[in-house]
Amino acid sequence: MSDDNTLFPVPARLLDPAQCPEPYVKSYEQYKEMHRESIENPDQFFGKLATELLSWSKPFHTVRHGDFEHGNIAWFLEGELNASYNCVDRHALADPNKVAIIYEADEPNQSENITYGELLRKVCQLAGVLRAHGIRKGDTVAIYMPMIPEAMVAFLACARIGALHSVIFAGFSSEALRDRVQDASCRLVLTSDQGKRGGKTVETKKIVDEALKACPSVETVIVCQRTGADVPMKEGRDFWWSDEVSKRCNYLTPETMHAEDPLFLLYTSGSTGSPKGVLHTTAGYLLGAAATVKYVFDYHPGDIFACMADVGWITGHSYIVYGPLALGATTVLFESIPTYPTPARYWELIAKHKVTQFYTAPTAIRALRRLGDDWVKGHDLSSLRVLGTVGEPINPEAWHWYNDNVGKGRCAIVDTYWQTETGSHIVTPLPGAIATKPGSATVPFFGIDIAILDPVTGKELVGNNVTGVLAVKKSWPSVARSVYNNHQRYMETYLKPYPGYYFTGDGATRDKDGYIWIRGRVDDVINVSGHRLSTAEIESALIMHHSVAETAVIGAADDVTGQCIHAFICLKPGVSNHSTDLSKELILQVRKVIGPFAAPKKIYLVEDLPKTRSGKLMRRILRKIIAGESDSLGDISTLADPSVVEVLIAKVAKS
Ligand code: 6R9
Repeated sequence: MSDDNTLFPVPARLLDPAQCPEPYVKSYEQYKEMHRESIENPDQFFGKLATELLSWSKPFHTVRHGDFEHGNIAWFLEGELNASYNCVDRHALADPNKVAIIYEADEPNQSENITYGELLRKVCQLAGVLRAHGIRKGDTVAIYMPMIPEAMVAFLACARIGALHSVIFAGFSSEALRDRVQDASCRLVLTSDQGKRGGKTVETKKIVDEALKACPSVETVIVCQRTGADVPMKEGRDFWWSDEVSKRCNYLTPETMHAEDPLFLLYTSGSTGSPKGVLHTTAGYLLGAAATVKYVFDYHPGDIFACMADVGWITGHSYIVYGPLALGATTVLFESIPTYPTPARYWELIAKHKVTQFYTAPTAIRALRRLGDDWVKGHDLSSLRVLGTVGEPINPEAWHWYNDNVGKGRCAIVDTYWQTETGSHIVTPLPGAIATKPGSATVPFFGIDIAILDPVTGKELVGNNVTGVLAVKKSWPSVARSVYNNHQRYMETYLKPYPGYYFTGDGATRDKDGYIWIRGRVDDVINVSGHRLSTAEIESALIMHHSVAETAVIGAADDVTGQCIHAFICLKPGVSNHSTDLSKELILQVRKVIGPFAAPKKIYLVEDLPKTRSGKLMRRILRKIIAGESDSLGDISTLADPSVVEVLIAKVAKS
């Protein structure tokens, strides 16, 4: 195994009360003890946490019910609460002038603060609009909006009246939007005239109009004005947001919701089939989001929390909207991209707003690393305490770059492993307690009883130094309860593959110290001559080469070895891609870092890789191209740039 086992201790600064607020968990022993308690005594542990972090209009008596065998998970059964009350009212009542949202607009000079008092009025008004248009508890509302404060208001207005929101990332095509609106039979769509991103204009309303040609369930569209562009409005269906809210009261009583009433659905793609509407319920989800903001980001009152994800993904749901607001935090909503107007944008944002927790994806870190260290220099990043990553394994090169250049060695790095379905982090370090290893998501969060299973027999692999598939033995509050309108698919995808367990779909190793290393989706595991390799491991080796900016490694069928490795490589700017010596060097690099058996059989030097808009590599597409199945690539509309595919097909054909 080529994992770097060097332990990076908790930076001393975080444990020095003169420099930082006292972390909630201060030592590995304390983490161990709390984790043990959360597993052995979940009723007590989560009962206490749910009372401490959430406000209930009616208390619960039963903490936990159901199991993974029956797929009938329920938490805090008799309890009643409203998510919008928890995220807005209680903080607005305590301190209406506290800033809830820092909106960092696409153009840096246009940022704006929204207080909890203002947020409450906006949420109530929009909730009134939804009601006036006939939306009731249990209805589904689609949100297709750019990263503007009204998008967050939209989430909370739905939650206030008990309507389920289905947020569709505003980069999705009209067809993808149509499929999702149809699947959930949404009655109303919240959208905007246009969007702004990286200086470019996005035709949001046009895309909605196109999608709605085939969505008979939609009766109403409420259009927020982001740019003020002259967009067509359909009589009787489309209404301006500003006109509508101006008619509504500034206060609307929140609907009483049961703990297990659905809060939202969010579509996510699996390896096969149409996207699934993952369903989350009110109390458990909210508790998971709030508890991880508290413990994983070590959130303290006064902190400025900045998650760079889009609200269209689960990371935005949990760590821009629900988690921070549930704790009454100030949360940053970033409309732009890391390179607009320059690659210093993130660092300017941190310095400008004195951000304390910063959360982004390895793909962004790699992209910025590729552009050089100079962009980070000269910005005051001293407010930072915790730097998070999410979405994919972080290769040690990127981890070190983040730690050295952004964190200056004085911040905690939290590599948070979780999924749309888990609702909140499930394997992650805690800033004041867990020494980190670059590339390892480290240890299970509270309530997560992790298991590594033999993929074939399903038997649990106990002890350390084991590799298998990652599963969870017992339910935790924020695990998804169902797939919208398709509970059978929920059972089949997550609970039936290994009966009694929640199956993550990821491979993982527990190393000699009990640390968890995520190996990528199990469909990305490559087996070469019986050696099990993770694509991430090989990619990590390749990216250590000074010429390499980004890589994607896949397994291809091989007559002799079962599978062999093909590596797609994007070079850093200015590196010539015509050299055959470079391919040799790269193969040597992998041989050196992992071993001869891991050496790629083929290297393709390419300009770009197929990625989703959230930055995930679509290895499935590369596998198909290599397998000569370019005519059955499936849906490529979710790619950030679908034209990449043609270029790759030509490249592979020529080689
Ligand atoms: C939150 C989110 C989930 C999949 C997951 C895994 C990968 C996420 C990771 C990670 C390694 C991490 N993943 N975080 N892999 N280390 N820290 O990304 O949700 O979009 O549903 O993706 O992403 O493969 O199964 P989602």
